[in-house]
Amino acid sequence: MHTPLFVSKDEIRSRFSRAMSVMYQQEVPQYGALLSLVHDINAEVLDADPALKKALQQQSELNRLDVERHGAIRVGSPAELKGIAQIFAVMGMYPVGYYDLSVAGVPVHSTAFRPVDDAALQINPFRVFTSLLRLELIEDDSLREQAAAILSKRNIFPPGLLELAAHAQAVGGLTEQQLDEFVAAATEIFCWHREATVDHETYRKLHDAHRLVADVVCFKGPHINHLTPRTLDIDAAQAAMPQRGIPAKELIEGPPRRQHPILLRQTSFKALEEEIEFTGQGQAGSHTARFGEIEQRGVALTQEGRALYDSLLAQVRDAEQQGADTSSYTERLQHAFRQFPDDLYAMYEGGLAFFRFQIQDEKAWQQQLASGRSWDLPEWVKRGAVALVPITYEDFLPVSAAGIFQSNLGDAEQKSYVSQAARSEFEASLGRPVLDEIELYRVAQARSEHALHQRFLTESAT
Ligand code: OOG
Ligand code: NI
Repeated sequence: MHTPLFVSKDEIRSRFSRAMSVMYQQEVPQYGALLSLVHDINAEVLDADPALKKALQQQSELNRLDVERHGAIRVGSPAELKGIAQIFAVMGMYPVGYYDLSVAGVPVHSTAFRPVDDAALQINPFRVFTSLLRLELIEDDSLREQAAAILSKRNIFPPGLLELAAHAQAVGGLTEQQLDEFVAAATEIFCWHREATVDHETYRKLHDAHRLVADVVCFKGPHINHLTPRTLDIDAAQAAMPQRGIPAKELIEGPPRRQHPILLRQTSFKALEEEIEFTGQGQAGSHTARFGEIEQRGVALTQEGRALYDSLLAQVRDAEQQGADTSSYTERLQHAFRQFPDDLYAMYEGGLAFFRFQIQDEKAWQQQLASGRSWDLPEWVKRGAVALVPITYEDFLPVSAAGIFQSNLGDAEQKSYVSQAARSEFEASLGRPVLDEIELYRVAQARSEHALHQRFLTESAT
């Protein structure tokens, strides 16, 4: 029997991620500068901290560091979202989480396509934050209809690509021969088009409704709007950006600097003003959408940990709005987050964060076994036999995403929509439910706990 040899989804994803990075370096040279900055800083951090280097190695985090990045795209219709989902599935990327950005005055809602199992995440955790335009949030009826009509005419998928994705899904994968064609076509969806699909007047009207509306509606496809490498020290990266002539956003979004990082911290450089051509009499104009971003990732939080994070961040933001305090934002952030323990055991014991478990000390482990004590993981951790390994947060933060959006829209662009999460509408547009990120972390922790318990049972029986 003839068995076709399929390329692994991980390999397809890695190839696609690399192709996207190469394309974006050509399109936005500052992104290339950002990559080399992050590369240098990561090397310095690892040189200066051999213990961290060893820990990252043990957690299999070091291998993925150099290839690790996320991107962001914005699509215009349910059909586009479904097609994108089909293509990402071929690469082992599935929709995780629902983000309502109308709270931030941005007329989109989103999910993140990413790998979900431990092995795939270790090889290449490439994620794409994917937003769907919410036309219903455009107030003006005729403008809304015009936008819908423009979108209904475009086809963002290169010929044959959706068919190839459907074929891969039906037979179980892509062959080596199909790989290049697939990766090239998938990358092409997200390239920049200098030529708008509308005239200047239409662009202006859509832009007045919201800059994001113009960005989604007026072009041939959903150009990648940023790519984000992962740094081990975002404060150093933030400080180095202006030194290398990269205009940094003022504040780092997310939690403060800590001994044990939690969730996600992000900063970006401002979007470029790029020349475009409108239809009509070859009118020229400009559009700003594309930028670069850097992120530092920490441990994933449980529901309780996340609630504490959200409340502390809200405290800082409320104080900010009242303007009563003269200390800086960073100081206030540091101060509020003293209520969030910066100690792995305290986070574990308090049920605030997710961990994997490794034998820390073989001797202490053997002693525990010899003592005939029953299985009690927290106790074994406390006694130093078992080490806590933080599970990396693989997702996004809506408040931070809003901050990144805002820094690129400028102050003049503060729109307010009544906050209206519409998760079920989003899932209907996507054609499937999104996965629950907290559940994924919970299962990863439980799996690790189970494996160690099995080992306990085997070894205590002999
Ligand atoms: C997405 C912004 C969200 C992040 O890192 O939080 C994002 C966008 O600008 O389309 O990428
Ligand atoms: Ni981003």
